[in-house]
Formats: sequence, structure tokens, C-alpha cells
Amino acid sequence: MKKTTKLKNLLNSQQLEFLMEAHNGLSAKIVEEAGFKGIWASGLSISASMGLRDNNEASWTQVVDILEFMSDATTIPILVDGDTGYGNFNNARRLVKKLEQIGIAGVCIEDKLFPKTNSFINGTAQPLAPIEEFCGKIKAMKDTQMDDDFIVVARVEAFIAGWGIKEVLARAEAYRQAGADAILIHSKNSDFEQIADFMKEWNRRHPVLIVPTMYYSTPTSEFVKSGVNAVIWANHNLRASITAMQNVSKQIQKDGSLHQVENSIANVNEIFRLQNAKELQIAEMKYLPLT
Ligand code: SPV
Ligand code: MG
Repeated sequence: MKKTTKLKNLLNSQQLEFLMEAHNGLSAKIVEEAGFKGIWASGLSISASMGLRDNNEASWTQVVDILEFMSDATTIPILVDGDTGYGNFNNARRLVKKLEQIGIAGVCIEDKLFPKTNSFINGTAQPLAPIEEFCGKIKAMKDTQMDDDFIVVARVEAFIAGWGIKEVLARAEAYRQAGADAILIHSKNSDFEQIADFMKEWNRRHPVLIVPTMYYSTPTSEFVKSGVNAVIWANHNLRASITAMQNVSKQIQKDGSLHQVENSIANVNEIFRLQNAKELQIAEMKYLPLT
């Protein structure tokens, strides 16, 4: 089955589904091996792993280069965090064209202005895109895709920017009517209340994704009850790797020796396994002249 169809099915399935964050080829492969059915290519995580801020400091083609490695390394679908689409409708539709070429299953765009800032940094100071302009962007993206199953998710940032449920509902409905395949409702609150209120009004009229980074203690059963379709665990591989790398770097620096860390980290053979080094050895026997 095509990756696009897999993602489409996932967003329209009868049970709650999960996308796990990855930010490069290796982390994408690890997410697939862990059993996830889909990957969230997080803008925050990709920018951070480049040593940059989540403010469109990396060019969109630099991000596409990373996404291509992620796509090549995996068989499960990738939903890309496309930020604002890197400009107006024209930039966003060109993004869709390139994402389809590299085997990406879908892209999420948010209704902020380019260059964006991460939703958890001074969110209320961030202006939202005019509804009509954002709807035009969604339409242009849907008109551009060659594969009917390619997914465009519209992300509503109105709660983040300090607006109430009326604005959130108006935007979500407008984006649905503009052709978005699903709506992502984001919140920076530490509880699920805001989104639960939205879900009640929304009444399952179109698939909804959420990102519970800040309301992490809400039981997953609450999401199911509310009618959410998919949950994005948005940055947890990046955060795990930060802690692991800080610990091992500090320890080795402090000890001036590898002895303490050797048994607590992946061994070199695990790297080779993840790289599928064995396949190359077999191919060499087949294709290189015998010496
Ligand atoms: C990301 O993972 O980059 C996201 C989710 O967009 S958030 O960081 O919560 O805005
Ligand atoms: Mg992002």
C-alpha cells in the first residue's frame, strides 16, 4: 500500500492512532522498529538537531533534504510539520510538489505567518494568518498534489494565540471546507479542557489531531472519549537523545575514559544493524568480482 494511503487510513481509522516524532533517518527508523504506524517529522526537532531555532532558520530545501533521508529509511508514512508552508500559497504548493517526489505522505501547515515561532515561545504575541488567505493556501496545496491520497492537515493556532473557542471553531470549519483532510488543534495549556470543549462542538465532523506535549498527564482514554483521531508525540525522541548525549558527554569528559559508559550505550554492532550493513556484505558477494 502507498504511504499516502496508509496515512489517509490512519487518520480515518475507527481507533485512536499515534504518530511518533523523528528528526533524521536514524530516528525515523527507530520509530518504525518500535511499532509505530506513522512518523511526525517535527519542525522543532529537525531545527534543533541542526543546531538552529524553530524560526524557519533552516531553508525549506535543507529540511526537504533531511525528510528525504527519513523517507528512504522507512516504510511507514511520514506527516511533515510544514510550519506555515514557507511563505504564501505559491511556496506551499511547491513544497507539496517536492514532498510528493520524495515519498512523503502528508504535510501539516499552521495558520501563522512566515517566519513562524514555536507555539510554546510567547504564543500570544504571534499573529495568525487571515482565514481567507490560509484557506487559499490549503486549496492551492490540494490542487497541486498528484496523488489523490496525499494528506494536507490544517493546524489551528488560535488557542495558542489566546483566542477562544469561537475563533477556533470558525477556523477549523473554514479549513475543512477549503479541503483540508484533517484539522490539528494545538493548545499550550497543561490540561485537556480547551480541546475537550472544542471536540464537543466539533462533533466528529472531520478528523482531528492533537499534540499533548503540555497536557502530557491527561490519560489517553480522555482523547478517545472526546473523539480525537490521532495523537502526535511531538518531540520525545529529540528530548531523549539530548538527555542521553548530555549524560554520556559529561561522563566521558569527567572520567577521561570510556569504561563507565560502555555498557550503558548502544554498541557498535547495533549501529551496523540499524544501517543494514549486512545487506551490503551480501551485495558485495553478488556484484563484486571474486578476488
Ligand atoms: C513541532 O513538533 O515542531 C510542532 C509541535 O510543531 S509544537 O512544537 O508543539 O509546536
Ligand atoms: Mg513545529
